[in-house]
Amino acid sequence: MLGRLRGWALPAAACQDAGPPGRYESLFRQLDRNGDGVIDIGELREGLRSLGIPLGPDAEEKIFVTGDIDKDGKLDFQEFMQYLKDHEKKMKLAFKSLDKNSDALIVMGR
Ligand SMILES: [Ca+2]
Ligand SMILES: [Ca+2]
Repeated sequence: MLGRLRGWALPAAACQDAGPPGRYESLFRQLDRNGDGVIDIGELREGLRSLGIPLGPDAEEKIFVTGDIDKDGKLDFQEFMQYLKDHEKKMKLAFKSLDKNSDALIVMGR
């Protein structure tokens, strides 16, 4: 009985290390198409298009200019999250208007 309890407790503890998957993280993963942990401008462009969010080249570049804090040409998760936090209101409006025709966008709005 004790052995069985211990068996249940271990995987739960292992899960806590990874943290709960947030909505930013799931969006980040969707955009990071090659899974290297950073988003480059090509991935952002393709990713947004495949999610049905046509921000346009100007807005995509602006996300990079504003969000790429260490100027390495890529957005890591910290930069991406910071950008979304700072611009959440504006982003929410954009996502909200598109929400009705794409289920994937629910991660942003709620
Ligand atoms: Ca990538
Ligand atoms: Ca960067």
